[in-house]
Amino acid sequence: MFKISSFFLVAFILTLSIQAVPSEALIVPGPDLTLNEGGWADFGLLIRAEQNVNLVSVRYPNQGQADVIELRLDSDGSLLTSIPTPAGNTNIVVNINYPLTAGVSYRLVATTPSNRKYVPFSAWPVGNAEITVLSSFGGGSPQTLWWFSFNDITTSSSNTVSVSGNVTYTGAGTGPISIAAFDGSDCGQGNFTEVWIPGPGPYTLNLGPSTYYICACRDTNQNGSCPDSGEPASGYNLNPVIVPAGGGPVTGINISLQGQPLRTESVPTMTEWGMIIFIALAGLGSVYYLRRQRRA
Ligand SMILES: [Ca+2]
Repeated sequence: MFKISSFFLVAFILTLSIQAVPSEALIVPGPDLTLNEGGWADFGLLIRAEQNVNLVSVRYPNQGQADVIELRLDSDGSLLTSIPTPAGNTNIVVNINYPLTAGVSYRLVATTPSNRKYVPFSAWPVGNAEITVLSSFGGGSPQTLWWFSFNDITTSSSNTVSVSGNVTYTGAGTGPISIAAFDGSDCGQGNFTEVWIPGPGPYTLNLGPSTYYICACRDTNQNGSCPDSGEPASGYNLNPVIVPAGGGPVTGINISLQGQPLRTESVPTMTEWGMIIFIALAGLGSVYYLRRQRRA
């Protein structure tokens, strides 16, 4: 019994390490971040892509709150992707999986005040053949005296193909949507590559050649993971999707998510509240009427 448990534990750890370290990755380690930030708005790094690369992941040491990591174009601040992170993991690796374009600069920031870490740093720029970390970014501008928020910035120029589609949603519930491509035999099986979008709409995944089950779920309780019990989840109707080596972009991988019905049983709707108030008022009215009758 003990041997079987150990076997599964080792298999589980192996699976985790296969997911965590993509092949052909380059890493900018950055310094250890030891000081607690307090009260800043966006807080992170300014990064320039030196090649067309995939921004795979970053390590985000933090103070333990839930957060949202945002990647924005530096030129106009437009939001490219946002990734929720759960509370209670103070050394989380955040999967980003966003394609960066050679020569373009990006802001990668954490958005929850008093949750980040930093350390004094001034030896800018820092980088490798794929990306350059130009400076930190905080308070709306580049910062050159400290290193903010992230380290182990991991990129990959491996031969990936973009796989895109649209996620639609009907029903109650809000929150960000995760789209994940699993290389096993169904949704939730095998290793996966994931991207988050803030709500229903278009998504893009960058995937190496393989066969994938592409699936989406909506984080309606907004705890940074899904699907939890009761959260809407669904796969692409024509799964699996084959991504051929050296092929062009794969498009039209659309997924429909169905949430809880808009009318819920537990909370009265406005019409029902109206009836409840009407009955209560009618009851009061008849008491008043009876009292007047007795006095008369
Ligand atoms: Ca959730």
